Amino acid sequence: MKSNYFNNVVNSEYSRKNDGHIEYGTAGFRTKSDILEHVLYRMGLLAVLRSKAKKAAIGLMITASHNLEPDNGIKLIDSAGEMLEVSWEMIATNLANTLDSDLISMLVHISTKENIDLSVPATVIIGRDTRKSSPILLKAALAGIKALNGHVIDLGLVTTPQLHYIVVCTNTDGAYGDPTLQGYYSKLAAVFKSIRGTEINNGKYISELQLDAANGVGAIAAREFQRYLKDVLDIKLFNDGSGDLNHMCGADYVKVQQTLPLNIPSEKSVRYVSIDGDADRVVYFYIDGNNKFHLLDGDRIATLVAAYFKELLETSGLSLQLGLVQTAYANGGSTDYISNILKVPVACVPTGVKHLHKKALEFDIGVYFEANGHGTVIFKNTTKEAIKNQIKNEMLSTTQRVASSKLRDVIDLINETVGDALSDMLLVETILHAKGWNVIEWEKSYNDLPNKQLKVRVKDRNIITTTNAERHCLTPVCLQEEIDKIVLKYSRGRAFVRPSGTEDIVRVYAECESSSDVNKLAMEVASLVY
Ligand code: 16G
Ligand code: ZN
Repeated sequence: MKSNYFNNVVNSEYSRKNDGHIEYGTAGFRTKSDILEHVLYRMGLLAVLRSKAKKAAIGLMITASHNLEPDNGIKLIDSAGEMLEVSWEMIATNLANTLDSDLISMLVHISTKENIDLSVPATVIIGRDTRKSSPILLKAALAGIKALNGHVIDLGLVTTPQLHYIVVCTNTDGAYGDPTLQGYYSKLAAVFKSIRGTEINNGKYISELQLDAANGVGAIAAREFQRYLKDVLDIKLFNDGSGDLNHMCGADYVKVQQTLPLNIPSEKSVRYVSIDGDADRVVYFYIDGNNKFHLLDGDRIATLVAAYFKELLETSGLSLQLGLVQTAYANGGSTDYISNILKVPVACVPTGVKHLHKKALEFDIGVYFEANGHGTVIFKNTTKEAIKNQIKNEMLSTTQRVASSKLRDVIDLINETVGDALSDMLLVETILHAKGWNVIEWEKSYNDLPNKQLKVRVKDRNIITTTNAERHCLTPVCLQEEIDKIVLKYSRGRAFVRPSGTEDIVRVYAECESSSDVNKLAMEVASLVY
């Protein structure tokens, strides 16, 4: 009897204390931390079922990323280190919202419908960020896992990408790397050092950066990298956990406000890096001689990385398909540059890592980045094989061999499971070093169009529905027509509106050629949604 198996799950400590509806959204459940305990408990239960269904370890991360301290959240990481399968998002939502009295029957329903063999052992690997509420929520998740006799590996404080990495290492018996934090640091540090060689600086590149860690869990990881890389890269750490999490700092703040984060000394032409509260997003920035702030966001990182891979592929003589995936938020300047100058195929998909990741899998080498700094590069297994075979090819010239070996090495620097702020940062540093570039040289590749993002509070954001990778509104009827009319008035104008998947708001994005007009364009479009 399946229901016997679930007899222990009713636990009054974790009863559903409010009847508001909660949804497993783009990045899992995310809301005020004080209403999440029962959700964590139930996700502990669900993680055990998912682990049994996949016959592999599952990850459970407690974080609300770039949100402020009072929020928290949870997301499940699937067995191959990727985001939870879409069909299980709905299962998670249903389980989180079910009445306490229906909990057992819901669990029976899930395990029957998904054909889960309950005798299979389950392992859940847990990580959490530095929020004050995380230990309480951890306790709830642990109670859920234990109620179904799941085995727990508690990693303690880790960045989201570290957890993804450890899940994939665990499930591939170490083929992707050693499934420990030490394994993570030593793999990335070793390859970073070996690619860099003995020339620490090169041309205009100086091996020194200032890192804003958003006062989050990334600061802990950054300290480890400071230690591992002390001879080759000087990382000066700010917002190192001693201040308020994500408060006027971190990648999201810097990207949206386009300004320096709190506590960073304003020095001219220095390479600054900001990561977010769980270290899966990264942006670069600098201040020029006129005190002007310059942002090098996910689009810039994507183009830098794609151009680097294109060059290596051409030099190595390998014929592999490179592609880049963006979202509607990608600056038009970057899309023009990728398509017309780099001539790399570019695809646009809806917001959210799962969409980008899935599309990038279609290429032999898929680079994906959201403008907000979340992204990575993924390689097909056949690509890795082709690179290895190319190195063995005795007919190669030395230049071809060097480029092929660089390709092989750089793959090891990348966390393919998900966007990883620190691994991305090491990749950017490697490319800038190879090119002998400072941030100014990097920025010269193309010009961003001036752009503006606004948040609009509405009664029901879900009346807005979109299509064509969120670039066009389907409903309310006529809204798109009105947007088009406004956009037409602006040279190189583009704008779209979409309901947020993480906040109860509608987001407006606008870009156009003139920086003095862009605010007006954004306001005009926003006024259509009020
Ligand atoms: C989440 C997504 C991020 C996306 C953002 C959009 C993941 C891991 N994270 O943070 O990719 O850019 O949501 O938020 O998928 P929005 O829907 O509120 O604009
Ligand atoms: Zn994040």
